[in-house]
Amino acid sequence: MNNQELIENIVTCVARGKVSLESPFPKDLIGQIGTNELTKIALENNISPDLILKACNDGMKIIGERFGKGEAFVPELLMSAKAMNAVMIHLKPFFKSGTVKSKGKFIIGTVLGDLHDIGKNLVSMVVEGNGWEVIDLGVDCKTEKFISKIKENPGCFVGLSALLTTTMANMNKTVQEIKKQFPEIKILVGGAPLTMEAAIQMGADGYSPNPQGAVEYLNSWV
Ligand code: B1M
Repeated sequence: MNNQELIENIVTCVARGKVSLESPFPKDLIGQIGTNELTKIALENNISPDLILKACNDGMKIIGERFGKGEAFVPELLMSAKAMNAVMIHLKPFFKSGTVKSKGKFIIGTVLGDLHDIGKNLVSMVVEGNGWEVIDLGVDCKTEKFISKIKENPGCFVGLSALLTTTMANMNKTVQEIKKQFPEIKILVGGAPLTMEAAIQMGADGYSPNPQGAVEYLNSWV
């Protein structure tokens, strides 16, 4: 398999939810390698982690579009998420060098009602790899969870992620409550349905469409 084929196969395996050689799903790909093995080979072939990550995003886009059209369902989305997570296990060391001194603390979580965590995890990894101490609160985070962590970590920065248009309303509430109690705390928001305009409207301090923008925002305060 040449490098182009490897990348194309990663896109397909993420889109189809093919995790590894052993995985019994999808049926027509039984006996074939999945994202786990493909990523290992891709890294051995010196394909850059950024390119592999882009392949994952392309795969996720395909399954997302199929889901949007009613051609795929939640179990398939879950398998794609699993396939992407198998890639992330191999890419993690590249995002976490661990050699840089901490620039500050960044508390991140997916807002209440929202279970999507792949994007948030990516942001966490990239931010951590850029020298920040990351406190990851997970998914479906109530406002109180953020508030109590902010109290424990004065001077921290906060990041909120949302993937559903419906949970943007919860993000709004969380931003407003944090700002009410801690006006000095800087809040960065992100996630597919967000825009700079929406971020400003809810009173957040920053918006980024991707992990690199999150790093740039945080570094601008150092
Ligand atoms: Co869901 N889902 N999902 N889903 N899912 C979407 C988001 C959807 C767009 C699919 C579609 O209809 N086309 C749609 C939302 C529609 C909308 O509201 N506009 C949708 C829906 C409807 C749902 C359910 C309601 C389905 C149902 O049950 N009927 C349900 C909701 C559950 C809930 O949260 N309460 C649901 C469930 C799920 C799964 C659990 C099955 C699974 C998530 C698994 C997991 O995360 N562990 C899932 C998945 C996988 C998706 C899609 C296919 C992929 C999301 C993803 O991981 N993308 C998604 C369609 C799509 O996005 N194409 C879809 C890859 C990831 C790297 O990108 O998360 O955007 P993303 O993160 C990016 C940026 O947004 C940014 O950086 C990341 C890297 O570039 N970013 C930040 C993210 N957070 C940031 C924070 C920052 C800065 C940048 O600063 C703090």
